[in-house]
Amino acid sequence: MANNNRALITGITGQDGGHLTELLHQKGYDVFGLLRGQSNARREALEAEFPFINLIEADLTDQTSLIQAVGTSEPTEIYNLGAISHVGYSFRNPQLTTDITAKGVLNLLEAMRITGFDKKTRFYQASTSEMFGGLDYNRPGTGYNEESLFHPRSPYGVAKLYAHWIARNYRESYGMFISTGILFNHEGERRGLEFVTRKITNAVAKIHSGQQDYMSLGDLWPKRDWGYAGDYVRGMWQMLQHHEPDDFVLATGETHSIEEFLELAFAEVGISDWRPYVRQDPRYLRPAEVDILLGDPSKAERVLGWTREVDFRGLVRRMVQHDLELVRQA
Ligand code: NDP
Ligand code: GDR
Repeated sequence: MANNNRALITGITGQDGGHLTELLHQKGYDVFGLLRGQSNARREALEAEFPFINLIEADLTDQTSLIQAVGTSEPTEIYNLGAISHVGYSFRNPQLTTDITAKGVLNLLEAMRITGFDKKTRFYQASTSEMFGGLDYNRPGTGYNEESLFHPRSPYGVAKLYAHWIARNYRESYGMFISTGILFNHEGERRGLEFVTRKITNAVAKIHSGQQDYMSLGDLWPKRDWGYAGDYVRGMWQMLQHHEPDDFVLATGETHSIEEFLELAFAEVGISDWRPYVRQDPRYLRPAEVDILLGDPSKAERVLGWTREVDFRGLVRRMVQHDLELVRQA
């Protein structure tokens, strides 16, 4: 199905970048992706999986490279997924996080204005539930929605809040088509090993095969609203097809603790008493924690017709089975 749609994706080497590339290619888009660094270790894997991809060397902190990237790709849609996205890492590297996750968005929006693509191109900003902070006082029982108060609890969350507001400001000030997706945690086979869900499913597969004896984690009580990344990138695309730009929460409306995730993941390999396999390591504790996240996706469901295909149990099963298969193939 050929059409004239051209998408520029920042963060194409990340989890969502992979899912989105697949989706947009199926829909007939020409897909362009930003690749940073003089020798990005993920280039080969990306080109092997997506032979059709057009990679452009650029960095969200380098304005000139962004101007060139927009000019070269002539995108009809830009998906800004690039960021320092690990909350723990952002505490250790707060300035780098601010430069990339916050100011990078401004650099890209300005690149659109300088090249004249502010008038022609729809823009998606990857906002996050981390902006809410998960504290009692601003937490509605039915879950955070587009109107909820923000109280970010990490340098990452603060940087994302700047990005969210500068995106909204450019929409209001210059009439640009900019939509923000306030996405709750979404996971899957492509999730980086540094995030807790994939760290767990990878470890469960290795413990099952005898390659590993235990895993080290931080706090187990925090709760997250965990969905499947494939469902969420479809929501991003739907936001940019809507007749007007807006802000949308994507979530499942359910919240589960890390302990519950562990329980289901170990159950997949027949282990019911998982505690002997999990140790606590203070290296994985954060200076401030986000206690509980629960989202209310009713606006996206109502306005965009967004739906989800994978539930919590299905997500855990899918990730463990995928990692068991990887271990088998190794
Ligand atoms: P990942 O951490 O998997 O990917 C992050 C991407 O950003 C990588 O491709 C990385 O490239 C790129 N990047 C980092 N620094 C730069 C830079 N200086 N210039 C250009 N690109 C850069 O994130 P996800 O795919 O999970 O998430 C996508 C986006 O959505 C992120 O912005 C994240 O903060 C946000 N988000 C994610 C949620 C989730 O649950 N996954 C929920 C809500 C929001 P490289 O390979 O070179 O490091
Ligand atoms: P999060 O995801 O911080 O919600 O951000 P992460 O998987 O890193 O942490 C979830 C919860 O698990 C706790 N935890 C651990 N986390 C990691 N990474 N490693 C551990 O060993 C560990 N042990 C316990 C954390 O403290 C936390 O409570 C993700 C990212 O994708 C963000 O970019 C995105 O914006 C949000 O989700 C929504």
